[in-house]
Amino acid sequence: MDFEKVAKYSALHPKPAGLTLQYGTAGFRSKAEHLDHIMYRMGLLAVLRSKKTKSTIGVMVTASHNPEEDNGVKLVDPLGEMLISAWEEYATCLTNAEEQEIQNILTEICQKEAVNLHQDASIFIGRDTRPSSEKLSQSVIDGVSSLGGQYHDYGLVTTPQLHYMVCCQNTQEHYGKATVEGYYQKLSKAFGELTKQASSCGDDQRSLKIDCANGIGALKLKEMERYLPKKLLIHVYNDGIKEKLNHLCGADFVKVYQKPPLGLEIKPNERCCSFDGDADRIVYYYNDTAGHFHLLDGDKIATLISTFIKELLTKIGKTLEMAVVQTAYANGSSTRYLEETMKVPVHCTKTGVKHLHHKAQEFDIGVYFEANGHGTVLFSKAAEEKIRQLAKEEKDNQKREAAKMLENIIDLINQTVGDAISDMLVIEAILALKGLTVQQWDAIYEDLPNRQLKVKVADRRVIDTTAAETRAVTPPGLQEKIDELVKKYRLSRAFVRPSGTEDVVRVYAEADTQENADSLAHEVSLAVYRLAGGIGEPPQSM
Ligand code: G16
Repeated sequence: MDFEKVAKYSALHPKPAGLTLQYGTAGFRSKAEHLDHIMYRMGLLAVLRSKKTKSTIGVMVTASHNPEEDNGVKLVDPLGEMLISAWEEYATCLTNAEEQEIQNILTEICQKEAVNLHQDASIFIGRDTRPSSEKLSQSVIDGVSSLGGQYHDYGLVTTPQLHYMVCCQNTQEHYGKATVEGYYQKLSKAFGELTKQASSCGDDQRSLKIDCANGIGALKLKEMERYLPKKLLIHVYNDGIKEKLNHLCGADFVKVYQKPPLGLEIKPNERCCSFDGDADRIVYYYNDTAGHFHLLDGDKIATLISTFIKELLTKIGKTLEMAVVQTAYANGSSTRYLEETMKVPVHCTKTGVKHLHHKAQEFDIGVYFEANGHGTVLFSKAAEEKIRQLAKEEKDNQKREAAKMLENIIDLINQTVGDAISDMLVIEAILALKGLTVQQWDAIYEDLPNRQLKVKVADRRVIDTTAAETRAVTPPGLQEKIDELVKKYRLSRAFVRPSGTEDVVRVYAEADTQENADSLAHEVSLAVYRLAGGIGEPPQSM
């Protein structure tokens, strides 16, 4: 390692005094002005990870759903998954080190992980549209270069596109071509094949309004449009030309506030969806003729996709084990419907796609979605081979056609990570094939009324949780108080957890009526404020 070069460049990317940050739910997130040194150091770490795995590693500069002023960085492992947890700890340690400690920490990581320093390193870099992203990705490049790594800067890409390209590169392009065009071609082809059998329908059914959160999704959808078959008419809104990223729009806004985004006018019964800031999440919605807003979140998406896959599996007559993975935020009705009506096993993990992804890998087919719209479907290697073989060789026409559909789903879904564009195409294909309107999809089960709130506290680490984040272990008395409050309402449930992407504590509550869900969420927020060191004004009732 050229420590002189590292020392010289580290000094150009100084750490603000007293700042400590942790690799959270999806990497580091903070105000953009705090992140320069972290970007540089993640460039260094990515080189070591690349040498260790003898693979290309991805570095994505984005803060996804956070406000435009924030930024962040996540590292992408060889098959396009999130960085493994042992290396998250190295990332945190390297980030919080004083400048003079960097050399020792790098050496320690190399020793612990037996990194061969003579191995070449290759890094793929991408960034979102935030004004701060370009400069910050330059700092990543400085980090990569100062340890002699090679890099390919893809510039503006969605997070899932970068994950996809890392996976393509490390599978010798077995997964696809490691270019943005390769991504468009692969997905468009699979979408075209999949929807071949859908009966043609009118413009109303083919139209989809998409709120792109004023982010990268708009740019990439416009690029992709010319590859897509004309069966789908997409209309892009909130394309970032006039308004701020994620401001009163985007998947997170729509999900949390349960209302349509600004900048998109909805006619009754029109099918709409929202992406988030880096296009890795999606939620659908519509307004009914009475003007009521209906949200179809990650839970409804998981139900739609798993129902469709289950039907195809029944047709091909092969027993492949399918499960759905959710988090504590999953609506109680969705879990009940999946388990009791569809007879699909459901598993619950901590928040963060990294946790859901790992659980989903345990099954032949693992469908995972967070309620916030972040999710995908994983097919085990064996399941994929079986399906591809049936699609090619099965004599029975009906079975072969069903296997072909599954094969196209495999190619259409981005198995590396949740992907708004890919998920949207899967959903649109299923709706077209089943001839379902958004209202019919919505009617599959009825959500329990729910509410999500945020509470500001001095230090959110005072809250520690267990049981997949459904119970608070600390501070003392908080869980007892929540239990007492929950008992006051029917069909109720509530939990609190510190966010891993924002400086807040998140509160979730559901109950038999919206009024009760709101009231329970408010009461739990007050308990957090009182018992966990709330700052600012106490939470106001809704
Ligand atoms: C990230 C993670 C998601 C997580 C979300 C909120 O999403 O990738 O898995 O659900 O943050 O996490 P938290 O509640 O810990 O703040 P994104 O879209 O912001 O990358």
